[in-house]
Amino acid sequence: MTRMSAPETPQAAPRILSGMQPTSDSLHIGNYLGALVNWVKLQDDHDAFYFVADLHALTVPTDPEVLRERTRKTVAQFIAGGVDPQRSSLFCQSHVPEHAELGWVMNCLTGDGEARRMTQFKDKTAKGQSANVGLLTYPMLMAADILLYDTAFVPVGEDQRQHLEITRDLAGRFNTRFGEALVVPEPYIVKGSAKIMDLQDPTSKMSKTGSSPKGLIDLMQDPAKIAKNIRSAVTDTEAEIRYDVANKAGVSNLLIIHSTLSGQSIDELESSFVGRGYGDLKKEVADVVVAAIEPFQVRMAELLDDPAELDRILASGAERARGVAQSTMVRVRERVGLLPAAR
Ligand code: ATP
Ligand code: LTN
Repeated sequence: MTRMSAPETPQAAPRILSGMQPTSDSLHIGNYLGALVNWVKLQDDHDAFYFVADLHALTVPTDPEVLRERTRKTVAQFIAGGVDPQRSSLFCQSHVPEHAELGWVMNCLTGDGEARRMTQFKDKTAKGQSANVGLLTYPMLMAADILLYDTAFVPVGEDQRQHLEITRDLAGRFNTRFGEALVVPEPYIVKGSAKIMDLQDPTSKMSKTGSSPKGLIDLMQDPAKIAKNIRSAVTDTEAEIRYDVANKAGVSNLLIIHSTLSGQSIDELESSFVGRGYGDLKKEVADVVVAAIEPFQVRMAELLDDPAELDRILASGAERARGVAQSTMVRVRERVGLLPAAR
């Protein structure tokens, strides 16, 4: 990490920050195994900030009541998955208005062509999705999310690498133009973290917004539906249970899901399935997934039963986050030439 200026307090542990958009009622098993499991591990030896990116979710038009519901459900899923609000700062992006404020400063440092070349914007507009300016400036808001907190590491999946690169570019540009004030973060793309594929199209990643209902394993789904989706997962016309992503994407995906949840290695699983059929594999994967998801669903029910407690957790996370964000904005405002507001 390139430390550009002293943060507001001495940090005992390196600071990490990550977020997810509340774009669905339920996270899927890819979000859980590819991201949330790592968040939970990292909170042990990092000063962790985790948030729900509700401002980012406004780039997709959503009914206001649905967005509020999804935001609470997403926070509850972080906690049910193991994020501990006592150890990690857990908050909602829109509760810390400095995100939008620094996002504006980042917009003013970004070239129009530079924003249009970002792959997320190009991909979504190429698919015919109608784009708003929020989608174009999504990466600048994400840069602000990260830079507000003197973040050392940003744990995300491979799909977010380009967003981290532009964040580093913008921090460097700010520091060169205005004098050093922002920490340039390091990506933390967790090696070997599971990338889970769509059950119906195992060459595409499982995605909240891109997958069909049958392609998903949602954490909040009824166990019978989960088992049904796994039973109808697309495989291939051979019969051998072998890990081979290029030729057997569907079977390999099922093996990865099993292995990550059961802790058995792929080699062990291949040996245990010698001479057995795809039906057996699917049944066992369904059992492993349902066993892992059951306690999660019980905890979720408790959390959703007490929305006031969730709101208290969010209020205390936002207070902690604002403390850090406000002190960064004092530095930023001073550097760019904004007059300090009268008290
Ligand atoms: P959307 O469809 O709204 O983009 P998504 O399902 O792709 O949603 P995100 O909210 O973009 O999920 O991602 C949240 C986190 O989960 C990120 O760190 C991302 O890298 C990770 N993630 C998303 N999909 C998968 C997957 N299929 N396998 C592993 N990790 C994933
Ligand atoms: N773009 C991310 C969500 C996100 C994020 C962030 C992740 C918004 N701001 C800051 C890490 C750091 C996604 O879609 N997964």
